[in-house]
Amino acid sequence: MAAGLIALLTGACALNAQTGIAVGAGVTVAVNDRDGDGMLDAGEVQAMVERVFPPATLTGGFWDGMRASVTAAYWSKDRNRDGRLSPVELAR
Ligand SMILES: [Ca+2]
Ligand SMILES: [Ca+2]
Repeated sequence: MAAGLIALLTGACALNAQTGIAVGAGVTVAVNDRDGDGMLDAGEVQAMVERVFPPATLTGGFWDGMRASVTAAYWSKDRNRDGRLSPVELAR
């Protein structure tokens, strides 16, 4: 069940891909790119995950695991392993 939810969350871009992959991923980056470099770094990804699963209200090991799993799912998209997620990487 958790794996399905994670796939749903990280697959949001893929759903948008029906009308345009780059647009969906680009929006994800634009909304969460706080320093404006056009990529998501570790802090920005963490902030994005914590907005969906707020640690202040969703406490306990289950939610800790959920946050870790979603974060890991995003970083699995970091193809060039530079520690940043570009719109192109997110669109894959
Ligand atoms: Ca950034
Ligand atoms: Ca990257």
